[in-house]
Amino acid sequence: MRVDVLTIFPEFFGQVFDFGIIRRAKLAEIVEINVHDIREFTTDKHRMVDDRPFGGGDGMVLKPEPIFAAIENLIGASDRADYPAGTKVVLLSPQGRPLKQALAAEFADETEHMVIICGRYEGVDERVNETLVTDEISIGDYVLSGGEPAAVVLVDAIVRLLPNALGSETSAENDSFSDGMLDYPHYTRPAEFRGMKVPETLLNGNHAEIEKWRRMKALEKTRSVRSDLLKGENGDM
Ligand code: 9D3
Repeated sequence: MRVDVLTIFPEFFGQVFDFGIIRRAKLAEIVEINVHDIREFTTDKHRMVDDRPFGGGDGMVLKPEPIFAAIENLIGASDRADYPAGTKVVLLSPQGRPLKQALAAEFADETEHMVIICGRYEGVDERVNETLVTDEISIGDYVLSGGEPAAVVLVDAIVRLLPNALGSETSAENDSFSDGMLDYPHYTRPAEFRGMKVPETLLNGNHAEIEKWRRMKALEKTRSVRSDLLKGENGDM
């Protein structure tokens, strides 16, 4: 998969894609990630990326011209009807459809080239949305100051699902009963730490008993903090 991130703050992404699974996936050429400064696609003397909103109001709106130029340059088309198959242009904004595991899996499955446009607080000219964007996505119901942190979240959620991105150690983690539920509690040595004991069940080597205990704990935790997951309202966690 190739990912191109469009942002007015390219420095934000410094080393954020250089760790863990994403770093490994880049080295294995499972994914290529490029960050582009929208300003590089301006053609005017002042390299203007934003302007005042028509109709008035506070703040500035990202201008359409540099974003259209960037998409044209990166994809070779400036109308979503003309994109090659497997091409997605994602606008990250609070108005988007909420990101869920099922959507990340769909992107990992079907996308060869993803361009991510990072919105800002004040907004993006709506003609970008109407003409270029295939998917407008939010990462949740809280206010960010821009799409940049959301881009990191989206890329991370997708890349770890690409074929062979997870090492053999971690791939079994997508297992069995934990699907659609929060995880059970984990412990390691020492068996007693500052008077706090590891649950006896985990120490006695009875694997059927341990699995039963883990199921119960996962269910308890899910019921207490995320009962929506048990109603199947959250897309394949
Ligand atoms: C005044 C109304 N606000 C929209 C609910 C304005 C506004 C807030 C924050 C406009 C843009 C932003 C910047 N946020 C993002 O670009 C963003 C975001 C987010 O704020 N929350 C969750 N997901 C995302 S993805 C991009």
